[in-house]
Amino acid sequence: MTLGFPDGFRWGTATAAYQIEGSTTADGRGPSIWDTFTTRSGLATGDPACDHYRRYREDVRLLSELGVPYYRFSVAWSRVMPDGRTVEPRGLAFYDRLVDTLLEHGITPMVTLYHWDLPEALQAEGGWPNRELADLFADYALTVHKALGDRVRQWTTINEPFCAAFIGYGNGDHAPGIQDEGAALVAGHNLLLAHGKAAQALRSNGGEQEVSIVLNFTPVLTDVDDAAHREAARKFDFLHNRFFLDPLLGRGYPPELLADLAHLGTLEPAIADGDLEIIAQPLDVLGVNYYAPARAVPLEDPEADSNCPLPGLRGMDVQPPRGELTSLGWEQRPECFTELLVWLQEHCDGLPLVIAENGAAFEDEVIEGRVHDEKRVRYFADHLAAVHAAIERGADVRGYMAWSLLDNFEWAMGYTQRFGLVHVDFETQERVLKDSALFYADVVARNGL
Ligand code: GCO
Repeated sequence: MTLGFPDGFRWGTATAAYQIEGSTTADGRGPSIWDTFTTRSGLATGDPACDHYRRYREDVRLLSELGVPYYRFSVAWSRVMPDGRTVEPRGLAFYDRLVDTLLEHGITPMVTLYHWDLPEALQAEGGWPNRELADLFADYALTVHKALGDRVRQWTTINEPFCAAFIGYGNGDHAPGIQDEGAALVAGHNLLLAHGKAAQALRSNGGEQEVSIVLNFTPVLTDVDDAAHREAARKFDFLHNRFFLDPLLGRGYPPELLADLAHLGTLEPAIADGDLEIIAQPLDVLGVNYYAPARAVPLEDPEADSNCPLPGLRGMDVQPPRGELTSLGWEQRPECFTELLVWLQEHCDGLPLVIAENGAAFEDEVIEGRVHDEKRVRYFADHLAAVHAAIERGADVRGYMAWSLLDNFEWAMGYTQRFGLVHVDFETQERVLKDSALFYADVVARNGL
């Protein structure tokens, strides 16, 4: 073995409720914004997905056979509280069974409370631009913690508030499919507020818990190192990455970002006295999702609209990805992963990091019961080596969750993008371990590459 990871390094896989569960009307589950959005848009829905709501024992057995000791999954708010407020015991009971099954197999559960599937009933009350949802989310967090907190220690409040806010309410490519830049900024703020209130709620309920949030980071590359290109990169970086990271670290929104967004006029009025203190609840760990970088180029007119449909982004464009791409059209730049982690180590003053998602979609084919996914094996090998390089340079990375255990529902792309270590035939629901699953199991067994 050439690249050994620290003792106790947390090796795991990650999934999300709406992407794998199916059974979207079973046992009292209420509709989420993703049920509504996909149905209204004529897109593939999260039913049957991987039929995990019924097949979870089989999937936990798969994890156990792979010897992967951590499992990051999300709880569906609309299964636990169909109207966003009233508890549905059958919904909680599913997660109770899932946690017990994981523990029976010696697998540590890591719960994400929100992975984008807002109860539709709360969208009917305005959704995330309505700051009242922050309190409702805290109530939901406490409810789940009361049910599972005796057996679950690792809690993530929200997965990728960037996507939930800016894609869901800004460009509308994700649920609830709203195109309102100003509202998207307010939704981003309220999601941060919801995180802070949920963190307080989780810690109010006693017990030992490790509280985190998961942010998706997109490092920015430029071809030229001059002031105009550096400013173009800054605008993207501050909106995509620092909008969320800096308030969580207790630094508030960067002044340059507030200036970039002033023309929309919605963010600062949404910040009530005390909000920034609530948002800045201490984090035990920062969850980091990394897939690929972006490339920035300046525009002549600093107020010209960007070709990148993020709220308030002006005066810069993103350039097409380069090199061998994944099937989703993402670049493969493991070196950017290393630099990101080293930067986070410094910017977050040594806050421990866990890679909550990293992986790649490629087209797969089952041939005589096997899937020889060489490209995915290489992606994982390169990106695990990149994590190792960051650790060697002082980044305090505590774990790595491969995205994803199963091929699953890839949001607006439906079932067209396969990220799984395990191939899923969505017609028959047959699971087949890919070569990448065997590769990953070997890395876990050896705690290194
Ligand atoms: C995300 C989400 C996952 C995606 C994965 C591939 O990071 O976007 O957390 O649900 O499926 O990242 O896009």
